[in-house]
Parts: sequence; structure tokens; C-alpha cells
Amino acid sequence: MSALIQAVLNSEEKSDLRQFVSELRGEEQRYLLRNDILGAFGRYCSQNDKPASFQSSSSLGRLISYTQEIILEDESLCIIVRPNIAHQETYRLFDDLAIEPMSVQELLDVRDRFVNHFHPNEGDVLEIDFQPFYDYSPTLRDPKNIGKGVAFLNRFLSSKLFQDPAQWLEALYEFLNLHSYDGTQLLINGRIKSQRQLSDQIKQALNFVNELPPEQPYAEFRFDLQTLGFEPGWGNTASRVRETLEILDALIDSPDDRSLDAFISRIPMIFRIVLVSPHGWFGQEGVLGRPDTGGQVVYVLDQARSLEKQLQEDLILAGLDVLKVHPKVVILTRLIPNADGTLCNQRLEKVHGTDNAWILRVPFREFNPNVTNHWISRFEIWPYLETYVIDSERELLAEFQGKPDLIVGNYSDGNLVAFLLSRRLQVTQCNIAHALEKSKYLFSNLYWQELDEQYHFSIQFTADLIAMNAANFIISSTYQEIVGTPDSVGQYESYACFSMPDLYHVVNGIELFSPKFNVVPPGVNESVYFPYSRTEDRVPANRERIEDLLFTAEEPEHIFGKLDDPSKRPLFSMARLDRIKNLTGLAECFGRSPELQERCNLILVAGKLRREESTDPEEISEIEKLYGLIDQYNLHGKIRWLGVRLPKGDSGEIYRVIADRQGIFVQPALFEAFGLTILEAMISGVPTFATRFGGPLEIIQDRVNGFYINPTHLKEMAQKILDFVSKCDQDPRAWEEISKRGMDRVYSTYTWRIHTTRLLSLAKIYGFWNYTSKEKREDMLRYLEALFYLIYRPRAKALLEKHSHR
Ligand code: UDP
Ligand code: LCN
Repeated sequence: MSALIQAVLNSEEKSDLRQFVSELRGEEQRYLLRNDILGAFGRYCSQNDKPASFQSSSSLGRLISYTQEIILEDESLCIIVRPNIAHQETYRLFDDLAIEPMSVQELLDVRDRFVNHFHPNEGDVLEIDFQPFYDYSPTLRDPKNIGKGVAFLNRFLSSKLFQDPAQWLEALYEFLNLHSYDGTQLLINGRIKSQRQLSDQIKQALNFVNELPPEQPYAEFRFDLQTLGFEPGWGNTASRVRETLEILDALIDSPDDRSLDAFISRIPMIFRIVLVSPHGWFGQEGVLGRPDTGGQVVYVLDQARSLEKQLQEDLILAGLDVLKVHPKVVILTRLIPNADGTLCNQRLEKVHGTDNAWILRVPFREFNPNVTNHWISRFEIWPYLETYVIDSERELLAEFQGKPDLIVGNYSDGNLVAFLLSRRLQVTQCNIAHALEKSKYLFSNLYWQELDEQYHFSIQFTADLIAMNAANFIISSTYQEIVGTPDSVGQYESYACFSMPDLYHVVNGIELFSPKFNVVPPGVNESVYFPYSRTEDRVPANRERIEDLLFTAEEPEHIFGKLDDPSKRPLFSMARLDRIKNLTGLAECFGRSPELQERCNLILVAGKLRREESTDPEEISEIEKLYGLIDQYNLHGKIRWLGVRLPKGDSGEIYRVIADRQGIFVQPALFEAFGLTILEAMISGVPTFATRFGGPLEIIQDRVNGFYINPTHLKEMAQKILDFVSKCDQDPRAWEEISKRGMDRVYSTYTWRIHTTRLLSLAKIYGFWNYTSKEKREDMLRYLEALFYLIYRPRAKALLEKHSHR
């Protein structure tokens, strides 16, 4: 029984609990979420003249603050408490305050009953449970270590493996034997015939390289090493080869997890990488800001560039230039025949600024050309993915002239494709969620039947469950993406247990304590986004053009609004016109605050200006809402709204121009998984106010290098911005200080170099453990395939049938 509940029941606060419950019963709402619960308790406290300390620190107050949900039923209520991160308990509380714990199954039945989808006399629904598959793999204990999976895995598995030296040496020997590039053997050759010989030969090789000048290039002693049994891959100079051999020697004689990590991270195992991102407009120009096309495209392109560079550097360091190795990164996306002026109908496109990174576009099979010739929303593309995998596999094998070494999926569709491809090709699978849709839409699972017509969540959530469990490893941008914060549930956590009424119950959807999770945040393209103060790297003509575009140019085709006083401090925001991005909330906050309007102009770069130009229902409704707010609060003369697609360079200069005018960036999303615009604004030197719901909570440290805002409290949000503006008006150093600290934050923590070094090391280490521990995952993978064929596929087929009538 929860200590929190026990404390209330054992004290005089028991009567408060009784009264609070009876007041809840008097209200109409039967399903209360955390905000509703806190609101109701606040009202209870003020109506009953409770001191502030009661609300915050009484036993009942603490219980309430940990309560995520309350569902009221006729005879009792169901209370879901989350006393710790990633840990949830459910109780049934009767009116006489008798209390009993509830099982996950009972909770899911209650939820179904709430939406009138509980039919006990018609049999049970399918229960999906992954727990048995995780029972025999290691799990972390302490929630604070969630997201640091690889360090744990290394410690755990190596301690097991090192206990049996003979097995360990055999595993190491076999692993070293595995590596080759285009048919050329790497690391060790047939002259080393056993693990015992390996150890002897290493000592001989060390004696040999110890005699060489440290900087002597590998090419000059390659064949001497070959005679001793060593092929390329140990280093590019005598000193590098020596270091690598020494680490291996230590690993053989006295193994420990750190040297294992260091050794695996430096050996060449990865040459060809696929980054899968099927949906949206994936391109390098003219695509950003369209529905579904935002940060993910920016992320994957920057990641591809950075990975290619890192692979090149690593392979040179490993001495592989003697073999003329050319690492290759392929971004696999969808070819869209009707490309609306973009290059999305081009099969192959080189990624700018790289030697060998490419966008490979494979079309969906035609089915109904009225659909498949055009952009298809991410919510609708499910029917096309299975055949897309078959076609893509063929194209990838041709493109690489062989198999890739790593497949990285992006978002629900890309992760599903990565799963199917990895399964066919037997390659390590990494997942990146970017944003899991489930927690973005309130009650998206419970009301899936009502929402399915528009969103098809029944397919998407099934795909998510399959892909996240199949992945060898998952990288997340933040810790809270996995398990949330003390008071909010994480995105992955929301898959742990949920009901899809009439379809299935998920009693254990993902093991959050699995070492497969690793937090590896993205970076920002530093040649596009850099501090406004680096004037030597800025082009004055561009700056003037962007100033004109933002504040004065009259282009009714793309720009709405003429500023009465363009010299006022700009409040700037840039985002897709999604409901969740909540630019309309920012406009309303501005509209309701005459003081803000007095001191600032609002500048928005977002979506399109005309509803007729959009095919996306959410975008259309946001366009209408924005015009409505401009009229309602008479914001004419105080707002500019640019419906433009900016070339990449311009989008960097925009932030810098805002910084030149000591402006502010506001990111008002109702929820933001990560938020690349926040990094872009901060690195440019623009003080940033960002939503406290989601990733920004980890990027920004409130009042140190930026500010949190609560976009559901418009008055408080306006006040927080206003306070800062007033402070800066009095003393411009206040602006400069936050501006500088924002830049420092990004440079110290969010760079692509940090990201890719980490990603490649993870890929190698998980690859090593998958091979060495011969992890038995086949049972889980078979179960996942069953879900794919029995749930995913028929639903995707039904959607295809609907598409055939369009
Ligand atoms: N972006 C843009 N033009 C727009 C809207 C967005 O160039 O009209 C870019 C923005 O600079 C950022 C990305 O799209 O690089 C949006 O990424 P973020 O992570 O902030 O949000 P997402 O759109 O992925 O939800
Ligand atoms: C998707 C989102 O919604 C953003 O929050 C992220 O920044 C972006 O993807 C890149 O991961």
C-alpha cells in the first residue's frame, strides 16, 4: 500500500480526504487528469480556509500532487498515484475510505468502462505484455540511471563475461575475426588461429611498434604487421596502433568495462548507415514549415552530415585510408511524384557539404495515383510501408553494393520501416522517436475509435509498440522523453500500460528500465546558426534584406501586416502552424496584454497565409484562428505574419537580426518533444522563452540561460515576458547576460559532434553485445511479427481500401 495514502488514512486528514472526495462527486467531471485534480484540490483548500502549507505539504497535499488520474465510478473511485518517476500504483477508494490495490488489468477495465467499451460478458480483449521477454535481460534499478543504458549494459555484461576468462577470450577472438570491408579482412587474419595465439601475437606486435617512431604512418609498416597476423584497423600511426593494441592486451589480461568500451569504440565496425525518414517532404530547400516537415528533417540532414564526417575521421584514425574506404550515409525517404516545386521527386540527391551522404527517395507503390502521387500525411501513410520496405531493401543493396551496418529509424513510420528492414537484413536497429504522438493528443488511446477516421492511432500505436520493443537501442533527445518528470509522464512511459478499447489492452508495453535507452540530444548546424555578434561571418546585404523582410517589406502574397512602429523590440516565433505549436496562443497572450503591445511587435514565421493554399486540416484551422485573434484584439499595426519558406541561410540570419534589435524568441507550444528552434535561437544569442511542457525544460535552465513559460496561463506568460522586457529597457546588460548564457549553453551541451561520437560508439557497443552475448531475442521478434501481421497489417489494408476511393 502506498505510504502516501497510508499517511493520510492514519491522520486527521482522513476527514479532509472524505470531504474532498464527496466534493469531487458533486462535480460533473468523472475522469480527472493531474491539472484537474490540482485545480479541484486548490478550490477545496480555499473554500475550507486551509492554510497554504496544507495545500503543499500536508500528507493529503502530497498525495494529491503525486496523483496522475482519478476516475469516479458509482461505488468507488480509482486513483492512480505516481510516487516516483516511472512507477505507478493504482488503488480503489471506497466512499467509506476503505482502500484496495488494483491490478493493471482492473485499471484498464475501469478506463474502458468510462468510455462505455467494457463488455465483461463478451470475453476478454487481447492483452499485450512484453514483460516476459525482458525478464531474462538485465534492467536498471535506479530511475536516475534511465537513459544511461550503455554504461550499465557494459558493466553488467562484462562482469558476467569476465567471470569466465576462457569464454571471454573465445568471444573476443571470434568477434575480432568478424570484421571486413568489401571483402577485405580487417583487424586479424588467418595467421592468428586461436585466442591463445592472439595474445602472443599482440605482444609481438607491441614489441614491433614500440621500436617505431610514434608518428610513422601505418602504410609504411602495414605488411610487417600483416605477417604477424594483423590487418588494417588498428590505427593510422605507430603510436595509435600501439595504443589500440595495448588496450586489447589489457583487456585480455585484466579485463574491465572501461577498456572494453574504449576498445570497441575505436575499432572500425561501421561504414554504411541508413537513416530512415519516409514521411513528409524530405529535402534540402523549400520544404521546412510545411505540415509534417520540421525539426525531423533538419535533425536527420544535420545528423547525416555529421555522421559522415565523423565516420571519415574515425576511419582515417583507424588507418583504413590505405584501403580507400569511403563511408556512406543514405537517408531513405519517400519519392513524391507531384513534388510542388521541391526536389522530392528526384531519386537521388547529394547532401550539401558532404562527400558521400545521399538522400535516396523510393516511391510508394502506385495503388491509387490520386493518393500516392502526392504528399501523404504522416497519419495516413501506414498502408504503403510494407511494400516500401521490399522496394527499399533492393535499392539500398544496390546503392551500398552490400548491406548497411546500421539502420536508424525516425518517428513512428521510419522506426517501423527500420524494424522490417533490420529484420530482413539482420542489421542493428536504432530508433529515434522525435515525438511520440500518443501523449500529444489527450486521451488519444481511450477514444481511438472516434479519432481513427482522422488520425489512425490504432495503426500508429501498434507500430510504435512493435518498433520500440524491436530496437536494439533507442536514443532519445531528453530524459523526460523516456520517463517524464516528477509530475508528468514520459512519452515512452505512456506506452507502459494503456487501453485501446475493443482492440487490445497493453499491460506492459515497454520496459523503461531496459538499458536500450540512451539520452543523446541533437545539436544545431553551427555554420547556419551562430552568434549575432560574429559580424565577420555575416553578409551585410543579407542582413538588410532580412531586416526588410521581417519588419517593412510589403508583399501581400507572403506577408501579412504593416507595423506602426517597426523599431519596437521584436517578440519572435517560428514554427509549423500545428495546433500543438500554439502560435495562436502566443498571439492571444500578446493580444490580451496592452503593455506588451506598447513595447513590442509580434513577428511570426509560420505556415501559409491563406487557407485555400493548405490541405492540412490543423493548419487550416490555425490560419483561421490567427486571423480571428488579430481582429478580436485589433493587433493590426503590431503584428507581422510571414507565410514564407526560407532558404536555410536566411533562417539563420533571421534569428541574428532579431538579436541585433535585442529581441526575444518565444516558443509557446502546448507540448514540445525537444524543440530545435530553441537551440537555434539560443546559439544566435536571442533570449528565449519556451514552454515548460517537454524538452525545453531540459535545454533551458530557468532564469539562468532562458526562461520557462506556461502556455496555458496566458496572463502569467505575458507578465514573465514583460518583466524581462522592463528589466532590459532599464539596463540592456540584462538582455546581454541571458543572450550570452544561452549561447554558452548550446556550445557546451548541444553539438552534433557530441551527438555523433556518442551514437557511433553506441552502435558499436550494442552491436558487440548483440553478437557476443548471443542475446536470445528471437522469441520477442516473433511476437512482434505476430502483432505486425495480425493487428497492424489488416488495419493498414482497411485504410488502403479507403484510399482506393479517393
Ligand atoms: N522551420 C523553418 N521554417 C518554418 C518553420 C520551421 O525553417 O516556417 C525550421 C526551424 O528553423 C527548425 C525546424 O524547422 O529547424 C523546426 O524544428 P522544431 O524541432 O523546433 O519543431 P518541429 O517542427 O520538428 O516540431
Ligand atoms: C519533432 C519535434 O516535435 C520536435 O520537438 C523535435 O525537436 C524534432 O522532432 C527533432 O527531433
